[in-house]
Amino acid sequence: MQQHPHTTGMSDPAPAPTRRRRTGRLAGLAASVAALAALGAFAGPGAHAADNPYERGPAPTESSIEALRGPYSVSDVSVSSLVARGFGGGTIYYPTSTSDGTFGAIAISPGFTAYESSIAWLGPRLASQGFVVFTIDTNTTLDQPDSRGDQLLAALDYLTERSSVRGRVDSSRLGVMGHSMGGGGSLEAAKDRPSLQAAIPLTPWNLDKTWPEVRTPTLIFGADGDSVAPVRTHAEPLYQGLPSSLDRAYIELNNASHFTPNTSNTTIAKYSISWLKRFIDNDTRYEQFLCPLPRPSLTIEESRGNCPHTS
Ligand code: 9J3
Ligand code: ZN
Repeated sequence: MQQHPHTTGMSDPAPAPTRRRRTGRLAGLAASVAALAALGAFAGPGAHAADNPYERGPAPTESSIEALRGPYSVSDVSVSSLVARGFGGGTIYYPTSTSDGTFGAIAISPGFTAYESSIAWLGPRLASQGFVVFTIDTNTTLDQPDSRGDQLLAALDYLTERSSVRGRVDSSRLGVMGHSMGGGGSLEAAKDRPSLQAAIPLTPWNLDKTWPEVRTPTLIFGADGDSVAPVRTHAEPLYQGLPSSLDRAYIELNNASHFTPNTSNTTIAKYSISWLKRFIDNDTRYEQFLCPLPRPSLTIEESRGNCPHTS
């Protein structure tokens, strides 16, 4: 649980992240970016080449994204349902240190009949990697996916506008996750608010399979043994319902059930961390874990997605 030693610009041994190949009219922009990076190199030894202002934490490894805790110590604050408007309250997990500036943030919804406790393990696990994470309760446990989507957005608004940690959050870099109807809700939230930078539905449930409006990079987890929201009628068609041009991925967990996302799970954690880092922080150091797609294994039944990513 030690605080990692990264301070902006000082003694950072991480190499510059690999940039995607640019072609055509983007070449001029790439040249400008390269020129700015070169200028940064002249700003002195204390100046980190500012190629990605959203990069947080040390360069990742397979073991760092699988670990139970990442480099940041985590604090939490609970939000009473009495002060919440448009959602049911919850718990905000956040990096304790203020020395790394602001962080991207996500809200996470539980599923039908479930409470915040059913997704609580994701709070400290993701926050310790450098995110502000708001695990919420819904207004009622029977709320449907469309309502859960609205509640995820209300929670993000509370987080960035009213919460005690609002000063630690970069309100332009937000995402959503959810389990089951909460996962279906995360698609609804992305549809309603295209500025969201990442969505991760976990064994999602939604009767609507058509999502041509979604512009938010989306990683869907299915579970091969899910008998509540079978992948053939939920996770897979939901993935297929996203635009084929979108940065999207589908990972089907092997030997897993509808409720696998309700307890600590390293496969969910490592690819969720990578997706959030890649698309909320624009951190291409994590592209190596997403592309090429993970191969089938003891924990992964199958995977689908576009590689390389386009945003
Ligand atoms: O949130 C969920 O677990 C959705 C699966 C479900 O119970 O649907 C029944 C209507
Ligand atoms: Zn639709």
